Amino acid sequence: MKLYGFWRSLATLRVRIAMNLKGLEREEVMVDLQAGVQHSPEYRAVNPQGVLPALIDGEGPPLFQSLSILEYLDERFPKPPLLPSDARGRARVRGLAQIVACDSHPLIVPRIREFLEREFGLDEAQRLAWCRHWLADGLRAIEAHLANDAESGAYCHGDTVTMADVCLVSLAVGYRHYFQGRLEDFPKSAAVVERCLADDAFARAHPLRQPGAPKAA
Ligand SMILES: N[C@@H](CCC(=O)N[C@@H](CS)C(=O)NCC(=O)O)C(=O)O
Repeated sequence: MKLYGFWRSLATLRVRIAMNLKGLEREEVMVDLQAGVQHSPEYRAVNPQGVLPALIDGEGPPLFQSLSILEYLDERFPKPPLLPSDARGRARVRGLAQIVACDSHPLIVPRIREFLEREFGLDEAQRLAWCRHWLADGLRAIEAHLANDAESGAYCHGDTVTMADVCLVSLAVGYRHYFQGRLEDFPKSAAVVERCLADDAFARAHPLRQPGAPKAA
């Protein structure tokens, strides 16, 4: 499979982790977000939205949107499953994943940060505060679920990894490494993240371990 990604992309991180968990080989094509390559006609021919990731599996057209790709991978390669076997459990896991991928992460992506700078003149410190605020907002919601829901376990949902953990790790990595957020402020989430990152499938997917990444972000 061919994955269009970039070391720094948190949405790509989600797909990288899922592929590692399922033992899937990939060729990763780096699309340099910092150089604006996502806007090139060549990349827009792959993903018209001009965002990462995109995944090509065989002859079919590129797959897009990380959550949709995670669901696709889970259906096509069911072991190990990334969703619980019961409907209510799946709804909870998808809900947690969507806090990350639909509500929190979209507010901090490059095109939003660039718009804040270009249209409203926000300087770097103000943009940093914006990003930290919206990532913390997502983490606060997840922390409350982890603290209050009986279904919470060693991981977000029970004692096995689900796509909620995949998404939580992406949020936490961005918060901690890109925006200098204090993950310790969210102790239950931090414990899940540490447990996940101790697993090689998560650790190998880490942005700072990808080609082109700096030693520290
Ligand atoms: N909701 C999308 C997010 C896609 C997205 O915004 N990806 C970022 C990188 S994490 C991107 O490519 N941004 C390009 C830009 O904002 O210009 C997903 O989960 O796949």
